[in-house]
Formats: sequence, structure tokens, C-alpha cells
Amino acid sequence: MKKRFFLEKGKVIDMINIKENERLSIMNHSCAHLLAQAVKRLYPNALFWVGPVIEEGFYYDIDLGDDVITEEDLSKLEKEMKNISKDGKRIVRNELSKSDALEKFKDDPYKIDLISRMDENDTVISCYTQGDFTDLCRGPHVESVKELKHFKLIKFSGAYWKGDANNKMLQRIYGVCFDSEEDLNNHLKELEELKERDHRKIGKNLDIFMSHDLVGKGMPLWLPNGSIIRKQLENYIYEKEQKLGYSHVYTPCVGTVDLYKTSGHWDHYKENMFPSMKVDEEEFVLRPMNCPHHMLVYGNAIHSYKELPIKIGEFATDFRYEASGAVKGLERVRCMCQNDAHIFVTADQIKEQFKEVVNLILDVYKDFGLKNYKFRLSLRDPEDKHKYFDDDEMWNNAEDRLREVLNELKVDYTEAIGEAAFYGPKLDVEVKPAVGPEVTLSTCQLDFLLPRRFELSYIDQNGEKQTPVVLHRAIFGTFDRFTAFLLEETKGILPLWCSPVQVNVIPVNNKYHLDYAASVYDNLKQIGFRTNLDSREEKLGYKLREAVVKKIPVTVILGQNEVDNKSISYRLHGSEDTTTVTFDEFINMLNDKIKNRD
Ligand code: TSB
Ligand code: ZN
Repeated sequence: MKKRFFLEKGKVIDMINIKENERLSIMNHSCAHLLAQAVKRLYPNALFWVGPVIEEGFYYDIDLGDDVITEEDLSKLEKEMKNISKDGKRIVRNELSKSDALEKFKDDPYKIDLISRMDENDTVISCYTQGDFTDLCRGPHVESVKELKHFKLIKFSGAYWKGDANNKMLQRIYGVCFDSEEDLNNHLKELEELKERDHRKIGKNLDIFMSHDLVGKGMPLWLPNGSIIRKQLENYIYEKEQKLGYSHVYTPCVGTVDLYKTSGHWDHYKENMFPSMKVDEEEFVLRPMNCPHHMLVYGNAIHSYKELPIKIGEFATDFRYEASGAVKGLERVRCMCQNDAHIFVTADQIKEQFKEVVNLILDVYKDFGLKNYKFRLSLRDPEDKHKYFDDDEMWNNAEDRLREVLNELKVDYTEAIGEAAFYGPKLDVEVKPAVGPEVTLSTCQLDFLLPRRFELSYIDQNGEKQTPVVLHRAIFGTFDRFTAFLLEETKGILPLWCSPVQVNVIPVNNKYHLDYAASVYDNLKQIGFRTNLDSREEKLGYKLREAVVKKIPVTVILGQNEVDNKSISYRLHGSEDTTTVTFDEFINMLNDKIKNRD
């Protein structure tokens, strides 16, 4: 590779001696300046906020006055960036005093904001100049703009200045820069593939869910196909939970403000809740969590230690205020349905019950063939006295217990400070969506607090009142988020047992084979398979292609041979091979696949 250098604090350092990710990060940051220079040429009044390197490349937040960026502008900017790169100006670093910096950038309120907050004794204030463009920057940068050849502007969005919705909306342009055209092309190909895997795209193509402005942001409507998937997930997990001794309840998706004051949500979780509403003398909130309701269900009777653990489950609708910029398809919604349960245990049962939950999580992920997930132990930030209730002993005790179990189970996990729920530490399962940052799917949370606040008790061996401990757990997390993840992991090719349409029946020629096809369709339906009869006047090839696009797992093709022999010819999704069997054999094949969750 050609020898190159980068500039840092006046030094010139050999590029070869630094790690690849560092080199890429320097190139991406330099490319952000290249973008800014091109923007300045096309929009002379543009002002620049910050242009950091991120995992996916870089972005720059820009104030374009009343202008907004369009798709067309991205190609114009790219062209200008190529021109500047060809010009090949050197990148020159200058250090300056705070007063000089304030003077130099006096007409730029964004730079003044940055510089004013800098401590001269702590930071060296530097700027980098390439040709006619100078930007305040810590660096380092590549030596010359001609190093930046293999880049692409990926997308743009609005972004509030300093992330605050009360501030001005800036234009954010994202890009990426690589060492070679080959690396860049590979990256762009990967991005394309990820876009194809985005559950929002799959959800639209397969008619899984929709949204509508009249219903509101983050409030998806599940279409018939999506509703079938959800029902299958519900049945699946209900059966598992019943076998493990859960009792399922139905409770209202509102509660009074007093309920959430008792639970502590009103103090600790208010910014995530919808505002309250008054009805007659009562003040209600849409519930963000179901724990308070389940605490009341537990408290409805006197319990003996012999009954514990008591597992109260519910497929429960919750409402949370999520920022409008954060809501996303089914993955992050404002109205969600949790696969929730609260397990009431004695202190001695914590370990065994926590273990049972972790094993259930592992079991479910195995059934769905999911492999891309990580366990994360979420702990409190001991400094954050506002978010977390203040009881050091309780926290330390709870966190140690969870660690013990994970070590015993030999589960790999990482620890995250400040990610705990306000009532206790938790184990989260983290997954990476096709687009965007990681999210939590399953969760299991230890709680010593809520049972106290609701004054719950059980009678122990000695006839004394004791306070139970609670495990909050959601295996799917929410049906919404799990479906989003499932669609992305399977690219929409769902296992037979939870596919909206399981079998697609196609007569080769409607004129001769439709009667037989219709009878096969009827029989399958009567047995209970979700079946579609494609009797449209379209060519066979067209219908077969569409069955592939719609990701239907099994397609039955019936022509003269099948009519004569009363047989079934079928194809499985992803294969061009056709197999011919009797009707009974066909049913057995389907049932086997469903039983094995194939
Ligand atoms: C498990 N009280 C507990 C419950 O008993 C609770 O509510 N925990 S939670 O806040 O972590 O939420 C449970 C799960 O809901 C999360 O693990 C996550 O998978 C899912 N979830 C949270 N917020 C959203 C959202 N906005 N959209 C979709 N799913 C969400
Ligand atoms: Zn809960």
C-alpha cells in the first residue's frame, strides 16, 4: 500500500503504523470536512455544527437557513467533493488561542458556541484548512484531500441542534469513505441487502402491518397476515407458559395516577408516559407497564409460602411516549403488547426462578432458530440518585444474585451500567436490527421494591408475614418488536407453523384442473391449514413467481397428471424441485414440519 500520513498536533505520522479502524476513522472524519467544503461552495451561507465519525461512516449537521437537502443535492455534492479531491489541496493544521479563535469565527454562532465552552488550559484549539475552506477541528486528518477518493453520501435527515426539539432543525448528511473502490462497493452492497431485510419493507411487501396519520405516530395497525403471525406467537408462548405453571389474566390498559404514584412510575417513569386524563373524579393514565395491575392481582388473596412461586402472565397492551424521531415500524412503537409476566417468589426461590426464565428464553430462541443475540446484565448507575431508588444494600444484593445465576448457567454476557430499570437490575437480550442501533428483546428483571410499595405479603413456615420478591419478565419482549426481529432474521420466510399462508394451491390450467385444485384447497382448509387457491387467469410461471415473492412456504401445483392420479405435487419455498405424493403423505409432511417447528 502507498505510504500516507496524517496530521495530529503538528506532527506528521505514518499512516501505515496505525490500525485499520483508526485509519478509516481519520479518513471518514476528513471526508466530513470534504463534504462541508462542497456544501459551502454550493450554499455560501451554510453554517456548520458538528461532523463526527460514527459506526457507519460520518455525518455533518449543517444549517442551510431555509434550504433543505434533497436526493438530487446529494449527487451534486458528491460531484463537487470529487472536484475538490482532484484539486488535491494539502490539509494544513493551525493552533490558535481562544481569543484568536473567537475572533476568527466571530460571524459563526455555532463555532462561537463550541469555542466558548472550550477550556484553553485543557484543550489545544486547532483548525484545519484545505484550499478555500477552514473548519474548527481537533483532528487528526489525512494529509491531503486527494487521499479521499472512495466515498459516497448515503442519506440525509433533519436533526435538531444539540438534539433538542426546541432548537432549530439542522440538515444532517450521512456519508462513508473507504480505502478502495472495492471496499466501498462491498459496503454499498451490504447496505442494499440490509435495506431488503428491513422489517418495514418486508412488512409492507407481505401485508403484515400498516400505519395511518389518523391513528398516529408509532401506532401500527396489524393487517390480517400480521395478525395471524401474532396469534401464532401468542398460542405458542401461552402453551409454554401454561406448562410452566403460569396463570394468565386480563387487566385494563389504563390505571389511575394514584396507582402509578404507589408503584413509583409517576416519579421515575413519567417522561415515558402519555399525559393523564380526567374522567369524572378520577385521573387516568394509559399504562406504560403492567406490574402495578399484577401486584394488585397478587394482593387480592392471602398467600402461603406453599403457593409460591406465583406466576401471573398477560398479553398486555401498554402505551409509552417514545420520541417521534425514534418510533420505527413494529420495532419501537407507542402502543405495544408485552408478553409479560410477574413471578412472585420467596428469597430462596430467586435463583431457581431466574434460571427457569433464562432457560425459557434460550428454548424459545432455539425454536425460532435465532442465533444473533447477546445477553446483557443491566445495572444501575450508583451516581444517578434521581432515576434509581436509593438503597445501596438492596441494589448490590440484587445485582450479585443475577451475576451468580449467569455464571452458574455459563451464559456469556456483558455488563451495562445505568441501564437497569428504576426498581432493579435486569438481564436483557440485545439484538441488532437490519437498520439502526441495538434493541432489547427479552428481559428478566429482579425487583425488591414494588412488592414493598404495594405492601404485598405471604405467610412463611412460621406463620409470619414476609414480603415476596418479584421477577418481571417478557420472553418476546413485545409481540411487536419480536415480530420485527423475526421478519428481519428470516427475511420474511417464516417457519410453516407461523406463516400467514401455509399452502398455496395453483391449478396448471383453470379450464381443466380448477375443480380438482378447489377440492384439494377445501380439504386442506377443513383440516385447518391456512390455504390459498390461486385461481386467477394468469400464467403458471407468473403465479409461481408471486408465491416466491410472497414467501409462501409450500406451493401445490396441480395439472393433468395429478387430476388423473388424485395426487399432490408440491414445491417448498427456495427450491425448484417438485415432489409428487398422495394427499395423506402430503398432510403428514406438513404436520411433521409443524410439529418440529421446521
Ligand atoms: C417485563 N415491567 C417490565 C415487564 O414486566 C417491563 O415493562 N420491562 S421493559 O420496560 O423492559 O419492557 C419490556 C419489553 O418491551 C422490552 O424488553 C422490549 O423488548 C419491549 N419494548 C419496550 N419498549 C418498546 C417499544 N417502544 N416498542 C416495542 N417494544 C418495546
Ligand atoms: Zn413488570
